Amino acid sequence: MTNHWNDLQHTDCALIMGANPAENHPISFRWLTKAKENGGKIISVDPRYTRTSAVSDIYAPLRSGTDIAFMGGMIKYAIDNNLFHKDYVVNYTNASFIVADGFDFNDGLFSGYDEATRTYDNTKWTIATNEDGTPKKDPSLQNPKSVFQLMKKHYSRYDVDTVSGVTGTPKKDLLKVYEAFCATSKVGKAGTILYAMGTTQHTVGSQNVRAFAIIQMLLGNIGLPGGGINAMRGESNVQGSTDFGLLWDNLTGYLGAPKATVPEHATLATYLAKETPPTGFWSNKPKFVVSLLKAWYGKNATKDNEFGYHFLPKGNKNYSHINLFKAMYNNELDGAFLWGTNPVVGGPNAGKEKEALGNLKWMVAVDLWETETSAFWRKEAGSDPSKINTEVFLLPASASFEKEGSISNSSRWMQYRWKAIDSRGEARPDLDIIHELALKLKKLYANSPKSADQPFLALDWNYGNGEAPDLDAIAKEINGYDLKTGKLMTGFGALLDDGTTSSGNWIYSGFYPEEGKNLSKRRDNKDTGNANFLNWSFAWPANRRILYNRASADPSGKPWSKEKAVIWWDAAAKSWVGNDVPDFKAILSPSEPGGTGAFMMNKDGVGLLFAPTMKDGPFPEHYEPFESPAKNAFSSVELNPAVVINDGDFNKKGYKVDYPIVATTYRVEAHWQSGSMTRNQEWLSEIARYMFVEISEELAKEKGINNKDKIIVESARGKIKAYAMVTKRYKPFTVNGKKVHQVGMPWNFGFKGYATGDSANRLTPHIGDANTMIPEYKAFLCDIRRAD
Ligand SMILES: Nc1nc2c(c(=O)[nH]1)N[C@H]1C(S)=C(S)[C@@H](COP(=O)(O)OP(=O)(O)OC[C@H]3O[C@@H](n4cnc5c(=O)[nH]c(N)nc54)[C@H](O)[C@@H]3O)O[C@H]1N2
Ligand SMILES: Nc1nc2c(c(=O)[nH]1)N[C@H]1C(S)=C(S)[C@@H](COP(=O)(O)OP(=O)(O)OC[C@H]3O[C@@H](n4cnc5c(=O)[nH]c(N)nc54)[C@H](O)[C@@H]3O)O[C@H]1N2
Ligand SMILES: [Mo]
Repeated sequence: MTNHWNDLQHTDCALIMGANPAENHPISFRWLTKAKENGGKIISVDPRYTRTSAVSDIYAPLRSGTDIAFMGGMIKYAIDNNLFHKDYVVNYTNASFIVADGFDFNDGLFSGYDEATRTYDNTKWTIATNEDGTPKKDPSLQNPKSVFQLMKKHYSRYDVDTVSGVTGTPKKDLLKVYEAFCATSKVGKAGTILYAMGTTQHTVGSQNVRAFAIIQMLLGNIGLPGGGINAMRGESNVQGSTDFGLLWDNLTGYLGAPKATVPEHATLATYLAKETPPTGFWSNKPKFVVSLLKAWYGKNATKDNEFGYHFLPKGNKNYSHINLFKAMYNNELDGAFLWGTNPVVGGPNAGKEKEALGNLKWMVAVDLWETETSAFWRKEAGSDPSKINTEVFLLPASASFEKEGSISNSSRWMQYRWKAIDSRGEARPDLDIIHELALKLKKLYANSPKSADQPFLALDWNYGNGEAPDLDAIAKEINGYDLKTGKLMTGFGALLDDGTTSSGNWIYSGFYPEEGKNLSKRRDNKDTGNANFLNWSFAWPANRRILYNRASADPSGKPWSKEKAVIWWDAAAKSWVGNDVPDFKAILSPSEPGGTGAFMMNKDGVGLLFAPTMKDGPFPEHYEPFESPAKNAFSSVELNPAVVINDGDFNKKGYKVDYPIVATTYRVEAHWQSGSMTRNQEWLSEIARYMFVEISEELAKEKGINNKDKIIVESARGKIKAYAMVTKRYKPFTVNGKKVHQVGMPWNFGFKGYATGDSANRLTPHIGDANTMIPEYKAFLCDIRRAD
């Protein structure tokens, strides 16, 4: 989130698109209800009429997988009707920048495309520069090669008729949404966009979010209370886990992992030279990388050995979830730890993922319970145990309330939690398990001469020798030290790249500024202004609550409006003041060079309407999902040209002749995820007892299906049985003049527990987004029929 949960109360309009927070993030509605009481509007854009839609002022249905068309239409509407915040756009975004020769867009393809590798050469998408390296600009925004004019041209194709034909959204609903949301371009108003998995789980997932970014920058909504782009994170600590390097291509703190395939990554010096931009906040990257290496390898990280850079694995493969399972399926892995995950229910194309597990020699599952995954080899899972040689170990883990530690929520707040009760039986906290494993392996490999074992031996595992690691030592290592004085770091601003400082995660540096003062334990609920609660927990980075808050003030440092003031320049005091930590080099006055750089993480201090950093183009463009019932109305390119395609047995593709119905998957409020934690609870199982599929009354009639009938849902990858729930929540779409049906189903079911049922993921495809590889769980093709 750029903003935070409590801040939602300040919004004048919340566009909820690709999310159903009334069921999946219910606390959000505590604040959205307040916003409504203050006159704010709520919009819900979803293929299905959800409980969120039911409490919204405007509901617009759209066919799954068409959000870019929907948002592209909004970008055009804002520009055509002059509903954008021009001063904000000129000063705080790259709208005025001139794009260099080489950029082009033609029939669905940007310049620089290589069909053989399905990749783009993004050096074709650059900004023209003056001799001193600064970007060429036209603040009048009239130059046809300016970002603004190129963007205007790109989205001129997204007229309401074409958009309505693609999305299936009635024109009047499109216009209602555009009008209500673009009204927040007015100074003094702020709109927020709330999104989750309906947005990201697509082959164009990242570009869906980019489309949100473009509209929010045009409307001048970023950096303001009640504004921003707010990703509602899923599992309670998923924010924390991505912050800490869970993503396959990131080191801790969003530092890109070195790759064997990039020649410059061969040494630390050349890696840093290649990956560090000359200007903008990321020019500090070497300080963060070297401090991270010092935290991990301690005394074993020296100037002479490039601070242990060579201990880092340099992969040459894409190790995302889909590709790991592909490797397993192709017999390329011996063993796996499945730590708190249940892919036999939650993984894409789960039937194949279950088969893949059978190719492992061993598997360790660390979980609260036996799940469909650790029991994948059983007959009840549909397997033949006599043919499976995988040795499965199940290590019982303690639940969240049986252990101590912090979690980071969507607001980026790191909140400490204390243990409530002791674990039962042999269950132990995950950290204890990791700690014991590390100590034992260190002993086992102690005298190993193998170079492959050296990184592990070099790790500075200084958390004590007891059964449990010293949590406080870990917390302090994350915060970091001044290694010359032994004192804790007070923030990332003081980190250095010469090996004299350490920090296990630069974005959290400063949460533990002195001995005994862990700020994530703070629970002072006094409002410090604007509901920012600066003394409650710690928000990364630097305890800042609203990111990009420099943009809440005009270039001279005066708030655009009194109602939406966050920080401002106090000329008499010669400093920035307000009710949040400035997201800015707070030593700069507005008139100094760089004094208006509201997006300081970026090279030129501006927000990117044109983003050459993406793998699939600098502007979001609509493509159809991997499986689609329609031809792309915008170009002759059907699928996002930059996605990696898996085919053959691992990912069979279905076509509309056999599978004419669009399907999507989602959650029900009574179950949590793959259901391991809820389908064995009597009460929750009673609320949502059986696997079901929601179908419209019109489709039910066409297929002769009645409510509660048993039906079969089939895709190119598998088939499942479920109960039909005939509902008004779905209506057929009119797509390019033809009727298209959509159905939807929960993915929370499996064969264990009380509430059992077939897993929706037997149907979903093994294909991911071009930038992140998140699977396309939200749009695929199927057919349905009565089971008898
Ligand atoms: N009760 C409960 N709460 C949960 C969870 C749970 O399992 N149970 N899981 C947690 C986790 S990990 C996560 S990630 C979040 C997920 O939170 P959400 O993203 O809200 O969850 P979903 O229900 O998967 O999907 C949201 C909506 O996206 C819609 N949708 C489908 N396709 C499209 C599309 O193409 N465009 C648009 N605009 N909408 C589409 C679906 O109809 C659905 O209503 O929830 C968290 N909260
Ligand atoms: N079709 C479809 N599939 C989806 C999605 C979708 O929208 N549609 N959503 C996707 C999303 S957003 C997500 S996040 C994934 C989730 O996929 P998974 O993470 O595989 O699913 P969970 O059910 O959350 O699995 C968590 C497991 O951790 C265990 N557990 C709970 N607490 C602890 C603990 O403290 N320690 C340990 N070791 N284990 C613990 C639980 O018992 C459970 O078995 O599913 C994805 N799958
Ligand atoms: Mo999630």
